[in-house]
Amino acid sequence: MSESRIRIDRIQRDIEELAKFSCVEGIGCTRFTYTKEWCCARDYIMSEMKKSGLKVYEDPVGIIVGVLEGKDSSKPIVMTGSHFDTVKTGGRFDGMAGTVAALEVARVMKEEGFVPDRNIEFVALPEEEGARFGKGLFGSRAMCGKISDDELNIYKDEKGISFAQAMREYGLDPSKVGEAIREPGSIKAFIELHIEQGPILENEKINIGIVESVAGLRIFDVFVHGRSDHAGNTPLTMRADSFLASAKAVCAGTEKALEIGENTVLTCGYIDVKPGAFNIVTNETHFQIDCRSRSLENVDKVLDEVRKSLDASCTQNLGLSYEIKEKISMKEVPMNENIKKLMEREADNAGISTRRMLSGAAHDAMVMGSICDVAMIFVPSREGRSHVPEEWTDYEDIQKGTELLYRTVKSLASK
Ligand code: HGY
Ligand code: MN
Ligand code: MN
Repeated sequence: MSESRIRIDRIQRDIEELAKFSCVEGIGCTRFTYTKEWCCARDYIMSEMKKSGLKVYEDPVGIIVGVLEGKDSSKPIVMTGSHFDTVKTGGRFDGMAGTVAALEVARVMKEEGFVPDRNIEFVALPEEEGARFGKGLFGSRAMCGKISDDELNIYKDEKGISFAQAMREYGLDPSKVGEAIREPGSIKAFIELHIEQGPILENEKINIGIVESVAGLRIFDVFVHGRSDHAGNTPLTMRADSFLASAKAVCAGTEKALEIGENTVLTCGYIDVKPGAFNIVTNETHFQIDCRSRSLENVDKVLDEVRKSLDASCTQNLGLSYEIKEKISMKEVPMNENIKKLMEREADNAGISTRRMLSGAAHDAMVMGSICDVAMIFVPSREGRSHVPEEWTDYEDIQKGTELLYRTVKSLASK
């Protein structure tokens, strides 16, 4: 890469400072929205934004916004940033890389005295992961007016605190969520830098991923009801074993996903069995299915297999029944072609190698795509790992991604 004005030392300091508030060596980072760890990170981000000379405020749902005013603030803005909540025991780069990259772009623009044609907003978003309350992409959904009326009371954390109650305890008014909605047409483009969370860039020794599209996904809660029995004396043919039916369904769905290919994946990351004793056949099993693919049609084929398997188990044993409840459903979202091309030109000029790629992970950019042009920059993940304490991205790679982010945002905001 040609000489870069992006400072690695500041990027590293930001990541390390943010990690101090919520990351424990070997255990990972846990920063849930509106918690004290989250407040520490919020304060750091706001103070860094203020130090760099941005106009800073917190919106009605806790989105941190730093504004670099342009010549004509009536024009649709350019926005960049990412989320700063984490999954439970996750890594220090997921979300933070894009939040910090945006911060560094703001600093450099201010240092250069750059005045854009239109306002640029640098944002840090809450509850993208859904790790605390169970329904993610919250900050971007709030800006796009996609928060359903009842969700703030329905979704609760593991202590039973609802989203609404947590907002009130944090100092926000849940009835004002609607005020976070951005006027249609008020945003020209949203650009998000994010870690790849997969192995491709590292394996192919490519600096940057230009995201083609973000995969479609459906996330379900599945409840299987059976009957408890003695583990020793009850013949296998007589059992209504809710866990066994669940396990068969997850395997059937996984086989189908493998058969389809096209980046189709199925994950069962949460399961709860009752009564939960080694010598009692399970009568209740609640599990979650997270299914993603290049297209939702593929996702639906996989989910059909899951249903077929559960139906077959229920037919074989009348003591079994089940319900499936959809939690989240997002269609695949293509990134803006013109911005992808702009990024490729700018990367070329900067001597940064790129390749186009799918994002299997969900991102706020996929929601923002419903109200503006969107594009994403991926930086490599070491060994492709993420959502784990071992998550790592070299600071040199974040610098390259930030250099491209800077050039892209500057170009979009200069006309
Ligand atoms: O689940 C995801 O894809 C993202 O990490 N929230
Ligand atoms: Mn994540
Ligand atoms: Mn993320």
